[in-house]
Amino acid sequence: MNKKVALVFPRLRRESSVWAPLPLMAVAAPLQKAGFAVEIVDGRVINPHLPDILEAAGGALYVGLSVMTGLQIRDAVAISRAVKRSFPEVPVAWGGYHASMLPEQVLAEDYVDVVIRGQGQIAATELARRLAAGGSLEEIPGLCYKQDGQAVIAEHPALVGLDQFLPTPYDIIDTEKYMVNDIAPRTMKYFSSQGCPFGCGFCAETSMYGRGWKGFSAQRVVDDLENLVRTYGVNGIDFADTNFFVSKKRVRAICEGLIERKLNLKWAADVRTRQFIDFPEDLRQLVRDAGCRRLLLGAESGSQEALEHIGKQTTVEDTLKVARICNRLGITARFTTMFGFPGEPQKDIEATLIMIEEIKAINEEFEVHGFFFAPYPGAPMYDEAVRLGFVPPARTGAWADFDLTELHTPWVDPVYKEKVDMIIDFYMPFASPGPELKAKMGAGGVKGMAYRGMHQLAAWRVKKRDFRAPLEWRLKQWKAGR
Ligand code: B12
Ligand code: SF4
Repeated sequence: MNKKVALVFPRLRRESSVWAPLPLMAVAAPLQKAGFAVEIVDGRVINPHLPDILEAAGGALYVGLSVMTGLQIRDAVAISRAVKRSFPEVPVAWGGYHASMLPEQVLAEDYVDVVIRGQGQIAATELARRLAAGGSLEEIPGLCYKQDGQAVIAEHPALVGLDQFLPTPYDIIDTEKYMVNDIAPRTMKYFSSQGCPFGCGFCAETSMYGRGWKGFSAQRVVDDLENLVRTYGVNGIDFADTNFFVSKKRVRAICEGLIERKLNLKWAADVRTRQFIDFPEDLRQLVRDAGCRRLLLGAESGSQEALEHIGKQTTVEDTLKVARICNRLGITARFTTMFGFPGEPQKDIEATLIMIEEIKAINEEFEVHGFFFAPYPGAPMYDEAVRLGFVPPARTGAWADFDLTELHTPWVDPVYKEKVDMIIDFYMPFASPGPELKAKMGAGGVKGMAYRGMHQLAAWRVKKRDFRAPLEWRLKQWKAGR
């Protein structure tokens, strides 16, 4: 009996650091326990990657790909086509956010045979069992397939508690390839929960995990982290959880466990502004004492109207409040903002600019990143976007060009986009430089002088709100386009 499953992580954009392929590792654990051999091929760490993928696919029960909406789709399509060409008998299964949200569209392609929606741990193992036994694919929760040329679409499954799943198997990957110099020199990605109980209008999480949230127990998380420290010499953790801080009780127990076991880990995680504000002061201090050194916070906008529109359930004041809290605690705050929400007036750039200035006044090193609203399939605002003229790609491959750095919404004027790119991504960082830019400004010679000059000019432009004749910006664009 054939017992091998090949799991593939397609390439994203060019990345300087590559995080562990957690979705595939999570799926691999129960497959291995059920007696299947699992081969993970990560397209991001092998070049060229197709030969290895085809070698793994030969004789496999199926080839499973993890696919996010966006650029990753380009490679996922190429890989799936190549597998089907070489091994027409081997089923290709897509899992992850994209296929979970658009199973009909994905299954309409001749290079995909199966879609697994939601958490893949149970369905991926059951798929292997059925294929190995030559059984039907009926009634596997979340598993969609083709029968006589017709797509059979399963309901999106409910989120299942994580403690029934096995620990994420780090021994299945070459951990050294995924050790990133980030919050600490040997930082590893790890997930301790899935889902998020909130329902922000632009976020697909709501549909993927139905506003549910499930986490590993604190004991389990601390055990896992201890294993990463002792076995692989990890000294930093970047939590992949969309919302690590949902349970105060769990956060407290994890932090106490990290301290008790003297793991000396530095870590980073995502948190909602309001959540962290609502934590009692002693718990926030405990979070810091347990090694938290960076929080990623969705500030989204400096316009209260925009925040209401997207259902963020926070205020601009919350953002500033949390920046002050982080500053006091010695935790770096990294904020994300979004532009181009429906009906967002031009003045929202100004409101967000003021908010960024206020954040930078609290701590110049706090980073603020700017993105554009992109109606991801499954996001609550997707239908509104379609009503307002957004035309979703009709075929799977066309979703490859869809991401948060480009414009996809007809109500946003490209001139507005250029203004946001120029001010938020170029002048603001120069005006209030973070540690990296500061180091460049401190360098000797002509280069250091150029950076210092650019800082002064950008600071003046931002203060005066004078972005006329932006020659520096044009020069940067010209250099980038060369
Ligand atoms: C780490 C991460 C990244 C990493 C890459 C992933 C990696 N491991 O290297 C980086 C930093 C590169 C990245 C980039 C982006 N990301 Co990202 N990222 C994440 C994050 C924080 C964690 C992913 C993770 O490992 N989760 C833990 C695993 C265990 O859970 P999971 O991914 O849900 O996997 C389960 C299921 O999906 C399913 N499954 C997944 N794959 C497969 C495969 C098979 C075969 C099967 C059977 C099942 C299966 O089973 C898994 C186990 O339950 C998620 C948020 C989150 N918490 O999930 C966002 C998230 C996936 N990212 C998102 C986005 C939008 C992006 C960007 C587009 C953002 C941008 N700035 O433009 C980019 C670009 C991606 C691209 N297409 O080019 C969205 C995806 C939305 C969507 N519809 O696809 C998410 C959900 C964040 C959000 N809430 O909006 N990201
Ligand atoms: S943006 Fe963050 S808080 Fe909002 S629904 Fe998504 S994961 Fe949850």
